[in-house]
Amino acid sequence: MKSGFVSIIGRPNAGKSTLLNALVGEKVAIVTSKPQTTRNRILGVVEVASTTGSAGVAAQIVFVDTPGVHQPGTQLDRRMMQEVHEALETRDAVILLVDASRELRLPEEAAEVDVLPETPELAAGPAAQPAHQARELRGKELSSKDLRSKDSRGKDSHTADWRSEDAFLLSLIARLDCPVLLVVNKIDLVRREELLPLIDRLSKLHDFAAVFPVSARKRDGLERMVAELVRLLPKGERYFPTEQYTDQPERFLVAELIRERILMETGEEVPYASAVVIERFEEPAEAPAKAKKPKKPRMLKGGIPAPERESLTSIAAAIYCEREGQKAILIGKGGAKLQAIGTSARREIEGLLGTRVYLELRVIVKPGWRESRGFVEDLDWRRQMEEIGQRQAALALTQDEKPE
Ligand SMILES: Nc1nc2c(ncn2[C@@H]2O[C@H](COP(=O)(O)OP(=O)(O)OP(=O)(O)O)[C@@H](O)[C@H]2O)c(=O)[nH]1
Ligand SMILES: [Mg+2]
Repeated sequence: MKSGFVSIIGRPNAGKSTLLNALVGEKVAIVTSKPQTTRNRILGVVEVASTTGSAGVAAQIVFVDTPGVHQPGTQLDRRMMQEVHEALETRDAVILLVDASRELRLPEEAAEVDVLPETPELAAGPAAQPAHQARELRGKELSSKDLRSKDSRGKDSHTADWRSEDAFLLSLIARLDCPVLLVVNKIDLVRREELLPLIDRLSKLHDFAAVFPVSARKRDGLERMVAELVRLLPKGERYFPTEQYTDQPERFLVAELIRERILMETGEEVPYASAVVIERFEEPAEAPAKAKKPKKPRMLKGGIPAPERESLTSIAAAIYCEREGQKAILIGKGGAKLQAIGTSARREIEGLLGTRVYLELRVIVKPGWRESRGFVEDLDWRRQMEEIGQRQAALALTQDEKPE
């Protein structure tokens, strides 16, 4: 069989997380219409059945969703870009996902590209761009229609920002030594006569292994893309057991589902200044195994998952924001906003866990947390898991040392 890691990279809002969920067939990553929804790299495992008529499995593909490539302004942004960098280090193939409905812009002066890699890691990593490649990018501007540009936080901004960010994205793939697929997403939003010239122009920007127009939302064109990936991947055994579809612990998925509701329910800067930390996660005695494919919950009429054996998961989460004004927005008049966030998040979490859920939310103001390296690193669940592991190992050691 074949196996390998395929990293999905692109600008914010390209549809990377939608693509991951469509491929896995489960909600692994949260999706919203706001840019910079994804903050961590997220793994989704896909078992591809053999097409030769035999019953076997052709491949296991581990897709890696990443945060959208953007100009880092805060410590949080730099951490997000570090996640992109890490996803590009360990991969067998890469998907460059481009939103067909948004024009890709490249700078006339390629020098702007050098402004982006603020972190030493990024400057030294695959992101670093040799001068001759920067020069080659010059003059390759794509502008069939003059779309008004928006910056990564939705406000009008200088076109130069977009141009340098798009060029930076291309510079990230320019130095990769693995196959790169160009996947043009959201084809349901563009007319065919616009799509073909767009694909033609984009194809010339890199020596792509293949090009696929898709609609992640409508799951259109994905099979052909997966078949090509299977062809490109090396022979190898699976990285994850067959029943596992993500490496994220449920606890982290739950925090993400709450954050998704915040992104959807609030506007302005609140979504970007919010972070969710699970403070209590008490599972019922006979809880389904963690990080394994949970049984699909039985559905009641109207699509509400029926609670399994009336078991209850008790969860408390803290929503961090940066200012008192943001806290007031998150809580809303008489607590109405927080209640709306809690109710809709709870429904989603019940669907994920297959139990009833008691969800307690509180809002904490932590001024400037996005600039705090320590806090941003503490948000990383991989790090949290390491710390839990270390604490357990230390505990086991002290217990071993105790006299019988
Ligand atoms: N019409 C259409 N919309 C899509 C498609 N794929 C994604 N979207 C929408 O595009 C928006 C962004 O989707 P995401 O999957 O969150 O995009 P992303 O690239 O993960 O964004 P970040 O995590 O912010 O970097 C959402 O509103 C999606 O519903 C598609 O094929 N067609
Ligand atoms: Mg995303």
